[in-house]
Amino acid sequence: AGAVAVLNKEKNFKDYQQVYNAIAEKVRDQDDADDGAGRYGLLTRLAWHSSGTYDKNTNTGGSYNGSMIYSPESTDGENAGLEVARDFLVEFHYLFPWLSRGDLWTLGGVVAVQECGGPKIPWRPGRKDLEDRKKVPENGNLPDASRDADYVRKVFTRLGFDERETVALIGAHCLGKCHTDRSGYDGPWGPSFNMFTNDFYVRLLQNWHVRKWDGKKQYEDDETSSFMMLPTDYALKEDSKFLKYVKMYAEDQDLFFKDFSKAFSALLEKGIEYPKDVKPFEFKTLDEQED
Ligand code: DDH
Repeated sequence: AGAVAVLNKEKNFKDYQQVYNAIAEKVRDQDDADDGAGRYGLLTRLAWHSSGTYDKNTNTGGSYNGSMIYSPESTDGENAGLEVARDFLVEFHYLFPWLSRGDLWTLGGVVAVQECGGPKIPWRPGRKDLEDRKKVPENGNLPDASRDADYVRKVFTRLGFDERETVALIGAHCLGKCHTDRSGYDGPWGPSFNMFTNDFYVRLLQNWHVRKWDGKKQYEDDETSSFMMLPTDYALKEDSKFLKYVKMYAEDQDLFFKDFSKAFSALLEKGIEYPKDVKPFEFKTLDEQED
């Protein structure tokens, strides 16, 4: 049986909007963190990695159990640095003790995307903290950035996504940056790394070369040598089926926002079964509430 969402009947939209606001205010306070990237990329990556362990073949993994604090998932090399994100959020476990880790981490991603100008991400609660140690996923499900297009296709097929959804999801690399002490890669994908835009695709279509340095193989842009692409990012440009969607999103930010919203929302719910008619919440941003 899959993981069935457990809905807290005492809590309603207002309660969850309150959690959203508390996280959003802390994110706003730390706007200068990480050399100006803020916390947008970091929290988006936590939501993604807590969900990205899902395997549709066995219907295991995903965000439901909030299992990333347990070994071996906690020490997966792909999760390096996410302890910073979990520490950022930990105070909200105490402020809102009725909220599970899986709900908190995925909601953190929704806050991050929406507060930096991204699309609304429909979100539902109901994840439950791990009760069975056997449900901690093995490592190896989160993608390795050194690989090619066929590998990327395989990972996202296992997650249950098609090519268009895959390209849409990777557009989240408009946010944040790589850290040499976390992944070994270095730098942001573009200059507007604290704003959610379609800039990742626009830049990917420009000219890139392999960076000359002692670190892992990554690309840098011909024009300024200030920005980066991972081998798996660059692979989207080398594969004609992926490239089609890269071009589509580079030309049409509204379409990217629409597709990203749907795919990211689905990603956060992989492996979770909802009782019928559970409508997702759509949270207001802090800005919208101040109007
Ligand atoms: Fe990613 N990502 N990602 N990524 N990712 C990194 C950072 C960020 C891969 C590798 C890396 C997605 C897909 C892939 C974000 C969101 C998303 C880093 C650098 C590596 C490496 C980490 C560090 O050093 O701090 C690979 C490989 C893939 C792939 O699909 C093949 C997806 C689908 C998302 C998403 O959110 C939907 C974000 C945001 C960051 C920036 C993190 C930060 O701290 O800033």
